Amino acid sequence: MTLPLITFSRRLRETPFTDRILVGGAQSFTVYNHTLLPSWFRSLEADYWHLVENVQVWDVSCERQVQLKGPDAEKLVQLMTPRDLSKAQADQCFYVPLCDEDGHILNDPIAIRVSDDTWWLSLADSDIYLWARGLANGMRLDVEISRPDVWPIAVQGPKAETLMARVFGEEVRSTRFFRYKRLPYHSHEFIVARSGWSGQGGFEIYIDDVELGQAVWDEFFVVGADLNVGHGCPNNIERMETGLLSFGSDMDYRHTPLQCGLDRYCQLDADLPSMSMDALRAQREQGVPSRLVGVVAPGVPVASRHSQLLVDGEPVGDITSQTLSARYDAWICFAYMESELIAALQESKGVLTLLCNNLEYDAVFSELPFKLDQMGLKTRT
Ligand code: THG
Repeated sequence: MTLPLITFSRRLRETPFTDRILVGGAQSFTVYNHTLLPSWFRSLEADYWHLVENVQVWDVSCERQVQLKGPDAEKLVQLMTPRDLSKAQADQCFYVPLCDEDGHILNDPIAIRVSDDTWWLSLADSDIYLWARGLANGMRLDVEISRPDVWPIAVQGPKAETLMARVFGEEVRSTRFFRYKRLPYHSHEFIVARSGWSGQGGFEIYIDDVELGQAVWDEFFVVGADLNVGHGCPNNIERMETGLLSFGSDMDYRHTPLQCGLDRYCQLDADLPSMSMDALRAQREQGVPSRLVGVVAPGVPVASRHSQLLVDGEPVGDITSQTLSARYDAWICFAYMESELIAALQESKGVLTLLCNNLEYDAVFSELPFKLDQMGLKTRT
């Protein structure tokens, strides 16, 4: 087995599952929250087809938890996000943009209330531990902030529910989308949520007992053989086709949730003590200068990192993520475009082209998420 060219130290965390995914054929890693995250196993395309037809087990331990515990825990979460958490049900998972006082996004975790006075933020790739501690100290909040050893794994794909039921029992089937249950496994109860970073359906298990977590992992591969269970990881093609955003790539400290289509997670008319409220309301009032949209270009054979969008021959837009679709014969991207330009394209003023490997292709503007199946695209053969 050839090890990836990456130097390990205490600054770069392996996970309880790293050895297993190396044996399982992980070909490439990225680093996320100072932790290893595999990026493909077979090839991006083969991983995609395996995921959309079967079930995969993902090591997403890099989605590290920051725990807020104490009388002011909820106050601190609500300070950090413009999403209204006041009606949070005990078993609910919340996708929450965390925003600073200018409304800029610092992270977009999934938040869950694990007990009356305890919240977990399941982080994207930025150091919210420090931000939360800074706020709590500065505001003298009565809350303890820590990084518990919790290692999420995901089970994703159309056969995920069948596989999960074999390991966690039939009870798992009645878990609703973005809700969680505590389900027994031997001597322990794990938090199991119906969530995950794909559009194929599935679950996430917050592993807080390493030995039992590894037993769960191994059991998936024993009892799921007939389901063609495989190793996998968040798949860039699938998540783009589905329209899931990646913090650090598709939005970062420069962007607000109103610019990247996360408006529905901001309750700007609610009376919330969130630090980003005023800035976001002001931006809603003034309108956003630019926002994230999609572009689709049929018939592109090979993608290029140096792709450029043009309108009437002039460079436009700022591409954040791009890939060839696996299902359709098309190149797709997310890009920031100025609001005026978007308005012009919506009125079919200006010709949008993609410059890729020195060739020009006709391109089509799209709101996100894409509706690729309604665009009359050819499927790949
Ligand atoms: N699972 C867990 N933690 C995470 C992620 C995850 N932390 C990092 C990263 N992913 C956070 N980002 C996202 C982005 C989108 C979604 C989840 C996490 C997502 N969105 C759904 C959608 O857009 O359709 C639904 C959101 C909702 O309705 O609330 O699933 O994947 N544990």
